[in-house]
Amino acid sequence: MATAAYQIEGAANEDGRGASIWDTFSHTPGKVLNGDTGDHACNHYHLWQSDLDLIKSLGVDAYRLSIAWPRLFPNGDLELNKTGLAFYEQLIDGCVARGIKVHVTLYHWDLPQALANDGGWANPKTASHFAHFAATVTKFLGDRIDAICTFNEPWCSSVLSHLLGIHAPGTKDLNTTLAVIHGQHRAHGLAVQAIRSEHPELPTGIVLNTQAIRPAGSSQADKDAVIRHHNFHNRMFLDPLFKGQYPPEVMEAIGVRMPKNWQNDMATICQPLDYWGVNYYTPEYVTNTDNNDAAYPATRGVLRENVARTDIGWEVDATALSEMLINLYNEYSLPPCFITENGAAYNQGVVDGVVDDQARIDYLQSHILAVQNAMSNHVPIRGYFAWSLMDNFEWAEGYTMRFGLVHVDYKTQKRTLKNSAHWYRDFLTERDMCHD
Ligand code: GCO
Repeated sequence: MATAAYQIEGAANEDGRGASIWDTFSHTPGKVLNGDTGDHACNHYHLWQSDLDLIKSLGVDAYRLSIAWPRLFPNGDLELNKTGLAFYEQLIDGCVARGIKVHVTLYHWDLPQALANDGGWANPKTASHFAHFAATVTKFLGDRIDAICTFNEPWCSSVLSHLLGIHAPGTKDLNTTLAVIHGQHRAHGLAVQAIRSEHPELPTGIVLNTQAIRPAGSSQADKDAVIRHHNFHNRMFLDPLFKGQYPPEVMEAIGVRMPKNWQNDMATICQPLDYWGVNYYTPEYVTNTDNNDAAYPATRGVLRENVARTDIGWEVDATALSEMLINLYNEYSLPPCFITENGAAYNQGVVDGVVDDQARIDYLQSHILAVQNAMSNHVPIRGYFAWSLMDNFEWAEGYTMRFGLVHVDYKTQKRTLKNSAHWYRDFLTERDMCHD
């Protein structure tokens, strides 16, 4: 099971937590559907004990959570808020006491606003502060957790948020985006070094949402679009992390727009990793943009007709997951991976105490099969986390999209197991019996 701090915790102004860019963004009219914010979310900050009991009751043996940087460092500087740290000490001890393994994410998009005011990820100072945050988490919590990752989906916290303007901080500028991509990669490298100097044995990685890209049609132009799309949206992340260089095709096209002296950081960025995480939801069909002046990669996604979609509009196709993993392991020498997120938005409510979300059961079942298929094709997958434990704040979609296996009534904070949660528990129980 997986969650992220801003999406579930609430208690945005409690115990010395500072503001993050998502507080600012969600409180800016027009940015999030219905003006929803994470101020209260699932109130997990106060309900964490019963939420952990819920995880345990489902038979889940590992929980992926994120630590809110602005709870530990409200101003984004080096001054630690011990009350914020104490929350995560309790939470993680609570997992350990219940026999649940803990996978920690350091950056699930909640950049302290104070750092954003000073240039955010485009300012190299942010990377050093991030490394300090990573070192602090490892020093105080590293002995109780099972794995740590630096970034969750750096594509989202760079391209989606600085080029497409959909996520915080919501800007649309290619130069800034390239500076942010690079700044985050450098922060990742510095954080891995910081984690290892505190705790060399702690499995350390990064989580990517690599896109499973397919051509919209059968033309050569669409096939070329797939290559350019892959170069920009996947390789700008995979190549520096795993090969220590940016894709030459991208540098040739827009390299002049990279931040100064980026070449000096490539060795820092390319740290050997113990694992990487893959978040997968849907395939991406692409073609050329209609605009001849569009900057590289000049591609756009195409929505196919007459295909199954979840309530957020994402096409359902589990075969793209195994295909993508097999292709990536052919293209790169990658460490073992975890499926760190996979799931579906279906918005059924509670009727007579029951949430009938058969579509989610079908989705999870087919994707778990795709994982098994990839494993039988030699992809080294070490674990699977369903997204998400419970319905939560779905970023720009606010509370309209429900990804949980557990239903949340936001007025009463009542949790109700959906049929998918019952199914998941039975699936895990049967699997455990097979293993014994
Ligand atoms: C992610 C997001 C999750 C989303 C989920 C559904 O890592 O992709 O962090 O927080 O809620 O992906 O969009």
